[in-house]
Amino acid sequence: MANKLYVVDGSHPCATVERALTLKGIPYKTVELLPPMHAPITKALFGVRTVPAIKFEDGTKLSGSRAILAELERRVPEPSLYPSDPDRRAAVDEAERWGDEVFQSIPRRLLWPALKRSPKSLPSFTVNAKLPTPAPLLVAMAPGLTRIECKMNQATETAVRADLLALPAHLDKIDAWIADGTLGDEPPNAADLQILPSVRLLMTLGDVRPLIEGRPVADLVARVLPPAPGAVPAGVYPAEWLPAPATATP
Ligand SMILES: N[C@@H](CCC(=O)N[C@@H](CS)C(=O)NCC(=O)O)C(=O)O
Repeated sequence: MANKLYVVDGSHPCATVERALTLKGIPYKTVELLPPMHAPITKALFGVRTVPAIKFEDGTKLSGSRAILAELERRVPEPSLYPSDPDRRAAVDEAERWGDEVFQSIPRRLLWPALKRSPKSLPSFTVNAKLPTPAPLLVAMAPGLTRIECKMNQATETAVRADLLALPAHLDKIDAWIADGTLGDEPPNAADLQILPSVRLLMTLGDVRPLIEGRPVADLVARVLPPAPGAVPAGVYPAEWLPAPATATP
């Protein structure tokens, strides 16, 4: 029996765990579930609604990207996902925690309302799915699917507007971590693997991409992760909801 990783195609915390499994050279198979039906299935199998979730060959079951990365580190210590220096380790732990508890929800809250406003964009996110759904069917399902996902992720208009306004400060924080060496390790550390898939998913949103392009984090995403499918054109959010892109300092 192989290690089985339960995922939703395109999910950023699932990408975190997949990249960590590959880095560690741990063989695994993916079990792809369709959102939002994955939530009751993972709840029944793991006691928690969310993906990623993993069932190891020895029968151990675990949910949550951070918990899974810590377990992978325990099972296969090298290459390590965490620095050995105690100060650097504390910084990486804090960035990983923030990436999971604060930042990770933002792409979910911004993506589903964007797809609600641009249902034709939904098929572009599924080109790598193992469970292919015909594009016309996906577009027809989009209103119902995006309504449920917006509700599940509390992606209200108020939340979207607050997330958009807060985004430049979050990106400044990430760029500062790159500047002080907390992020950008080679091979990537646990905080890189937690935060960068969220940034990559944000970059699929045409309204948000200009806020990220040209920043150090955009280069780091390109270095660490393969490109992700999916594109929502600019203009789905009213212009007055969007903060101004950062201007380059001379
Ligand atoms: N922060 C957790 C949660 C992950 C999470 O929320 N995953 C989403 C998909 S990207 C999910 O399964 N949502 C279903 C739900 O909230 O019921 C982690 O990193 O594992």
